[in-house]
Amino acid sequence: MKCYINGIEREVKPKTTILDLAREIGIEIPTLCHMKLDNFCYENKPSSCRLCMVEVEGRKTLCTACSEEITEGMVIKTNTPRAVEARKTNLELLLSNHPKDCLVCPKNLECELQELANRLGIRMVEYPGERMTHRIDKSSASLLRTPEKCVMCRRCETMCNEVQTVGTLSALNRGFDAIVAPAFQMKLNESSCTFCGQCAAVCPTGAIVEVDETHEVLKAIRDENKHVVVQIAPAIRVAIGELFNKAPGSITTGKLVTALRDIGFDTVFDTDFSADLTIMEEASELVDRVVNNKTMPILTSCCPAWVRFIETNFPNLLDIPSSCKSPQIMMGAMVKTYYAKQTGINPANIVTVSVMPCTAKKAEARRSELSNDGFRDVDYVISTRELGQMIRYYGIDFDNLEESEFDNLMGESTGAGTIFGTTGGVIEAAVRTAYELLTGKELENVDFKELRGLKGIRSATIKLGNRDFTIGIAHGLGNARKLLEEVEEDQNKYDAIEIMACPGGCIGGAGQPYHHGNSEIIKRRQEALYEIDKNKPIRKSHENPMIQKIYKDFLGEVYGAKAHELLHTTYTP
Ligand code: HC0
Ligand code: SF4
Repeated sequence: MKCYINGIEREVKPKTTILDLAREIGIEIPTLCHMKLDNFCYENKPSSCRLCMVEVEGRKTLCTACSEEITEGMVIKTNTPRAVEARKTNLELLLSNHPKDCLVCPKNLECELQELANRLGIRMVEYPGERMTHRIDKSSASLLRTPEKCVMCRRCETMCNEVQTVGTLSALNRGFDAIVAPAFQMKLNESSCTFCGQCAAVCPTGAIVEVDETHEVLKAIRDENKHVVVQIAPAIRVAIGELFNKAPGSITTGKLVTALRDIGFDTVFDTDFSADLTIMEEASELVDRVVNNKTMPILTSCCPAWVRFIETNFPNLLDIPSSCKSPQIMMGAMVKTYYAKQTGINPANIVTVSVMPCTAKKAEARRSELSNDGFRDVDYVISTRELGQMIRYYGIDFDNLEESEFDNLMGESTGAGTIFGTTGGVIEAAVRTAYELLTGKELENVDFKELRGLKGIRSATIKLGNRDFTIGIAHGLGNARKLLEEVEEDQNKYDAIEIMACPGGCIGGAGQPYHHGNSEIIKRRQEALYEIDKNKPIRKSHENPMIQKIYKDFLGEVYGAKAHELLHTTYTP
């Protein structure tokens, strides 16, 4: 059908909204509540912010571009003085009920409300009056809720309920007191929240953000009695560049290592190494379950939001996740035992820090069972964004850093460890090792392309020797729920399942640079991880010489007693 927008004639398909068309042809219309997650086919358009007002010829009232579908011959004007004034008034009303602590807000300079206020030229907020007040929720180790900063865009609610199907957040109260919060304003750590943080990833303001641990980390670095060991997750190296004006998917591993040393960390290890270690244990567990007819399917257990989701929602299935601790926790455990022994440093003086793309990893580190001899495996977790902040704090010129290598002992990794950071990667890495363990033959082609991609739920049957092995993969907890419901119906349908809570896996984690639902960014980060894998001289975890050495010198038998003591865990309904 034909329409006219700012004098331009266009043909559009039925159901196209004014906002869809404007974005397609590059006409800017501000909005705060609208959110399109193209990778999940979800759209949030409650039309609550009323910032996308436009004029349609022949109508007395303005309409909201995000919800108004175009009709035949419609004449739209997006920038009339009346429309622009209405947007400004609506924004001023929003700001009149919003704290003005932008300078110290965790979202400072990344806040969409702040950016719009600047774009619409607001220099003074009229309509002074009462401001809503709500208690700040500091209960969780992962996420900080400041409800006064909620603008009722309801993006988080859509994320939590529709996409993740976790059902923690919903709109409470009416009118002036309306906020999005857990039912009965329950504290997050008492609710069903999985701490995946996808609510924070889409919140336009500072109403939900990750808990900042940079100050504790800096304090430990300054403490001369502390030996601070940092590890970096696979997904960081392909995303942190975005904070320093590099294109999504830029690979910055060597610069990252240098930056961490410049900040003052004593030792820099690679979570890719402990991902290889995870595969040693997980592939052996898989083989044990297959050979000895134990519980199938096996589920990957490295995503803590996913672990909390199954504990809360499917307590009847808790015998199927692998008992392996996640790579971040395995690394922490090895640092406080193996590394402490090798270096002669008292583990009481070692502080382990992880840089993770994830908010749930902060809560994972505090799970009481993830410790040994009274020492927490991991002490502090900072996100990709928090590390970016620390790099800026020290005035480090990230782009011009020299590249350097990880420290010895636990710094060498294979391509299999690297692809953990993307959906499908953990199970592909496991298959590369399980194939050789089960068949005793060398795997020549390590690329299992049938396990790759960004489709929300995928499955593939691959041959492990003369056995057909059916693998299920899901990313996003809504997709995980669907896959688990299939398992509840037929436990023989899959042999192995990989689940990651975030869109795309950890590359789309809530601690990563904001990607605003743009799947192109996720795709670039994913391609970069496969690129690193392709260029690694060793691509199977069990061929990592440092891993072989660690079993020989310290852990003993793979999947043996000491490995169980340090590298495995249990789950609680
Ligand atoms: Fe991930 Fe991990 S891959 S969960 O996604 O398994 O956070 O990147 O570090 O632990 O390795 C996150 C990313 C990790 C862990 C690894 C796994
Ligand atoms: Fe964290 Fe990765 Fe799980 Fe997301 S997918 S919650 S980033 S571990």
